[in-house]
Amino acid sequence: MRSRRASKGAGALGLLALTATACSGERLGMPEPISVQAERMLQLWQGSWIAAFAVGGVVWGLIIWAVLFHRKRSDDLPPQVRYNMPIEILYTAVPFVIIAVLFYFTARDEEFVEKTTANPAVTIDVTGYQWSWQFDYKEKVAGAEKTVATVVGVPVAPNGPAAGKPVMVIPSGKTVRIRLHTNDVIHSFWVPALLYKKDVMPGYTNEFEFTATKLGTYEGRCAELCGVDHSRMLFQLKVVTPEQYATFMAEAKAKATGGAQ
Ligand SMILES: [Cu+2]
Repeated sequence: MRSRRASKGAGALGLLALTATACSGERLGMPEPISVQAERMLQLWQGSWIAAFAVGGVVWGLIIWAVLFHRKRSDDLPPQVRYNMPIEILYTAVPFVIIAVLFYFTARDEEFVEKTTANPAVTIDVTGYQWSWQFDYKEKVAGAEKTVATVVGVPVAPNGPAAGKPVMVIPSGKTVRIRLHTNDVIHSFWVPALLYKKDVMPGYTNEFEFTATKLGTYEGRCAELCGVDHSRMLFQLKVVTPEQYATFMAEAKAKATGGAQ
């Protein structure tokens, strides 16, 4: 069963498998997706490559055909053809169709990935600063939004221990909204396993939502050069079960109220 699936993937992506690494061959170099939205992004990526190879196959076939069957046989000039209308129209129409197909799937999937809902299960205000991150968990208390828990990071050396990285804990299977803020320069919120990143802009709140599907701890970083310690702007995304998340929130809230008193 497993080998059948593997051979199917290898068949579809034959040539590419030669250049891609063994562990991510089917994903064509992309990390393993951990959210509903990331899976869609991966499909778009794979589909684009399959389409590119289909077009490539036709082009290579035509080149080989021309090389083999229309090579120079004598010094006579072959018949010179100019302004062949059907071919000119084909040259224009075919690229247009290719672009239209790519555009359709890109626009469809972008809309899916960028969609936001009215009532996400979890809302987190992320603040990027030189050079770390702060995560403020928001909840509606008596109609007004309040910060119920905060995680603050300090810059961590890229090769240093993971212990210092701020950890964003979120539940799996729930809609999580991320709102991005900064008061200094442009940063970019990037978790490779989400197959997504978004700029963090001063004076403008960017936001996005995702629904995690795989438990685990995933690395995150700033993806916009933002100063001398940009490379130390690291964090982690920890996807836990909803029960574990409830425990985490209860403890974080207790800590928050304990600190305020
Ligand atoms: Cu940054």
